[in-house]
Amino acid sequence: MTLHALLFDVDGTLADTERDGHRPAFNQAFKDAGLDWNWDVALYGKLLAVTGGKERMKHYIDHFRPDYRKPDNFDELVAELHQAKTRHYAALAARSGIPMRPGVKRLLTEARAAGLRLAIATTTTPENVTVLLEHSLGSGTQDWFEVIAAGDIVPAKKPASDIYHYALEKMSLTAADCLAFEDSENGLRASLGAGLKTLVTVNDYTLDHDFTGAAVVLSDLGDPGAPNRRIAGADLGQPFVDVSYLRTLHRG
Ligand code: XBP
Ligand code: MG
Repeated sequence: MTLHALLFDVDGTLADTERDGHRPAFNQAFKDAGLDWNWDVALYGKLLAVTGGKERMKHYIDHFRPDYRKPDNFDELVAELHQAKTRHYAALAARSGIPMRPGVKRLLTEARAAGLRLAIATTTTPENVTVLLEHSLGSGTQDWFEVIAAGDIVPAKKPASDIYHYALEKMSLTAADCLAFEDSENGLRASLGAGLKTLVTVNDYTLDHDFTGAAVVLSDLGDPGAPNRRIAGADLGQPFVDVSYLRTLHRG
């Protein structure tokens, strides 16, 4: 079986966007609207159990704010808050340039040079992906990705596999042609559900997640001279991920 394509999650995988990107953007939107909702770092970790910003806000109200009386137009309010949150996130990502995680730019560059096809499969809003790529990966880098499958393009977000099925269909590829990259249990459930062999790089919010079924779980992709740590799964005896590592992992 030949490896043809790499499918990447965004939040937590390409960059650590949640704690200092999405979270403050939500809080700013809540503040602007005069709401007393505020998500600290620990609470946000719990809320990450639900993917999708609109879904996360509803989950917060249902599970953490029994005191809050929903207005009749609650869905509209959530949609408006989410639009404001997206504007704040875009401004923040453009201003402060949330850094790509170790090894990400190197691996993407090598993969392109090796003729591997690239795609994105994420639950986040499309604008968030383009602004992150433009400011953190580099100008024009959205063109590196043949498909950017994101947000409400599918009705059910991760852990549902719909976004991966969508990306595979758009690329006319089967799961066996690809590897997926994820950072969270919800993401892994989504990729495994689509039949994709998956490499996991953890972050502070996902360290304790259940990654059963992942081909390998690593601290990060690593770089030559900046070795990563293998947490579980295949031991390929190489302290950073490159294209030959990926081809071996895919075959294994
Ligand atoms: C990402 C998410 C998203 C972002 C916020 O999960 O859960 O909800 O936190 O994005 P994954 P929006 O990395 O598994 O795709 O506010 O744009 O929905
Ligand atoms: Mg993720």
